[in-house]
Order: sequence, then structure tokens, then C-alpha cells
Amino acid sequence: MSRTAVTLPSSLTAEYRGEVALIRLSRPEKRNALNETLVVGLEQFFTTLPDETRVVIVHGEGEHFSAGLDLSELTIRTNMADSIAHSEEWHRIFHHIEFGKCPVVAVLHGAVIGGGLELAAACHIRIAERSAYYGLPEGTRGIFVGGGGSVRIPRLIGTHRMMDMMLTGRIYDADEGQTLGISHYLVDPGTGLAKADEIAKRIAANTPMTNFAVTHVLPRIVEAGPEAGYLTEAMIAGIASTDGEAQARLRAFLEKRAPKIVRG
Ligand code: 1HE
Repeated sequence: MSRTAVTLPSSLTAEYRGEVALIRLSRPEKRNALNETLVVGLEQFFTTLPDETRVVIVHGEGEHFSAGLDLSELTIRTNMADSIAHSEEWHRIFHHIEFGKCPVVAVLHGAVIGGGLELAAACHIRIAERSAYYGLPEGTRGIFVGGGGSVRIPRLIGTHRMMDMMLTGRIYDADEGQTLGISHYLVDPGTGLAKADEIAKRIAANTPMTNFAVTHVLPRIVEAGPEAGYLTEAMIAGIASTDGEAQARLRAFLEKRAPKIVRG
């Protein structure tokens, strides 16, 4: 897909750097609150990635990653059917992120709240700067998560912790988020994007088949029963290892042309 075909709202800024594409939430004056235009723009971006894109980085402009759903929209949308459809729209769009063309790396800083945390949870790798903090204030606002958070967040931190966050308004800081498994990497303020770039380049160096297997097949295996899981694993293992690029890489190692594993 040609990048010129995509017209994004001003609340999103896309940058295409060869195999890595960046999408920036660009609504800092509203703390990157996720309104309808922005969320639909995310769908536009994720469904029209150029052929050469192998990894996407999501980050936020200003002091915060995202303050979550734009609450002003909830006072306009008072029809129940419309509200259900709105949540289902987020589900569809975040599904494009989780099960889209390529792995997605999120850089988190400042507020990662409500729908912002739901968006982060739909990404595959999360890099947190030490300023990041996580909350689900839906409970105090009288609402509920609607962006797939009740499916994804318990799988990251456990149902009991999500209950605590929603019932008591508990906020986790960046260190706690790292310990609990919200983030994979914890870095100093201002260095998240550089870390994301480094990680993205490593991911892009994998074969596309491996990246597909890890992001599309692994989560499905985890949700399947063991018998379906073992069979699916055997099938994707066979598909991956007989891929031409995998064969070339295996030969390169055996002929001592590929680097050994180095401790990190
Ligand atoms: C917003 C939003 C928003 C800021 N919707 N407008 N999310 C929340 O409950 C979090 C609400 N936000 C906050 O608690 C704070 O804004 C922050 C802690 C994130 C940042 O504080 P601060 O002092 O830097 O900014 P601010 O002055 O509070 O906000 C700046 C502007 O952004 C202000 O608008 P202004 O016109 O008065 O300048 C705020 O009203 C606006 N703003 N956050 C709308 N969220 C799919 S379901 C998901 C459900 C949820 O996500 S619930 C969680 C909602």
C-alpha cells in the first residue's frame, strides 16, 4: 500500500523509515486523549502500512502517552446501542494492531491511563520510561473499560490486580509496572524512542514467518486447549523451518557464517 494513499487526522503523525514506521499520538493539549477521529485514524494507519514496513513503533507527543478515552465523547453518546457499537469499534481497531501486518512496539511515558493502557496492551512490546504510570480510573468515572482491556490486561497482570486498579483507583508507577509485567523494558526519560528503534531493528531482522508465528500463532496457541495447541505448534514449526529464508539462516550457522548467541 502506498503511504500517499493514507490521510491521517492532525492528531496522528506518521513517519515511515524503511522497515520501521512510527505513529505518534499528537494531541498533547488534550494529553493524547483518544477521540473517535484519532482512533479511526489509527485504523487507517495500521491497515495501510507500506509493503516495506516490518515493525511499527507507537508513541505519544508531550508529557503523557495517553489519558485514555476522550471523556467528552461519553456525554454526547448517551444511546446504549451507540455506546456498545463504539466499544466494538475500538475492539476492531485494536485487533488490527494486535493481529496486524507486523509487530508493534509501544513507548510509554507519563500517563498511560484507561484506554491508553488498553492501547498499550494491544501492542507486542512495551518500553516504559521511568515517568510512566498506569491507571484504570473507569471505576471512579462510573464507566468500564471498552477497548479490549478486560481481555488483555488480566493476561498481563492478573484479574485480581485489574480488579484492584478499577475498584480502588490504584496507580502503578513505572517500576511496579515493570515488576508486574506491564512493560518489558524500563528506560530513562527521553530514551524510550531510541530503545524502541534498537528493538524494532532486531525484530525486523527476524524472518517475516517467525514474526508472524510469534505475534499471530503463539497467542492463539495459548488460548487453545493443549491438543489443538500442540498440533498448531507442530504445524507452524514445520512451516517456519522449511521456509527458504530459515533454511538459508540455518546453513549460515552450520557453516560458521552466522553469529553465535551473545549474553545480553
Ligand atoms: C481530557 C482527558 C480525557 C485530559 N478526556 N479530555 N481518563 C481519565 O480519567 C484521565 C483524565 N485525565 C487526567 O487525569 C489528567 O488530564 C492527566 C493526569 C492525564 C494529565 O493531567 P494534566 O494536569 O497534565 O492535564 P489536564 O489539565 O488535566 O488536561 C489538559 C486538557 O486535556 C484539559 O482540557 P482543557 O480544555 O481544560 O485544556 C483536560 O480536560 C483534557 N483531558 N484527559 C477528555 N481523558 C474505551 S473505554 C476507555 C475508558 C477510559 O479510558 S476511562 C479513563 C479516562
